[in-house]
Amino acid sequence: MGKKIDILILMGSDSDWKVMSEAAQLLDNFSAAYEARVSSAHRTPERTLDLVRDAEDRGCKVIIAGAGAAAHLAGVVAGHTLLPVIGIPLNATALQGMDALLATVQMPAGIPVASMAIGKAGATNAAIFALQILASANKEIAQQLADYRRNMTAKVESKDQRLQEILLAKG
Ligand code: RP5
Repeated sequence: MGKKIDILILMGSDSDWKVMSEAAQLLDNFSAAYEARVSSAHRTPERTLDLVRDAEDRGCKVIIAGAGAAAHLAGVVAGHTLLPVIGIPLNATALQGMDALLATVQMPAGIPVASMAIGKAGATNAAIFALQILASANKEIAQQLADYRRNMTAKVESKDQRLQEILLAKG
């Protein structure tokens, strides 16, 4: 058995990494162990199931799955596990992510996928959402999330402060 992980990040292709790396980068600032893997619901269905089983064996608590085109990865993974699955629709075709969004979000009753926004915002929010799930049983991550939110608030306040200074200077 491999090392313990809290979060498995799956993506349908290595071409998804340019967006999915946003999730990994955010997680690097938190005390959650994750692993990022490429596996496709269509091209490697059995391997995908093996990765989910392996993650479960290693204590994984949340799975993030990003895919483009006819994006079945999150839904297929959700059908194979009781772990919460967060889906990220990716822009990989002429439909600019709308295909993946509908495939990810329109799950039939009984097998939920928590679908995020298309693209980088979705990847970032998937990581935060995964941490929020972990935080209910992990005080350290809860504290880190509170700090993250406080920093965000401070940044907005300083942006407003700068705008007020510009407007004041204009008279
Ligand atoms: C999807 O097809 C992948 O998630 C990716 O977004 C898209 C294109 O994959 P590649 O042809 O770049 O491997 O399954």
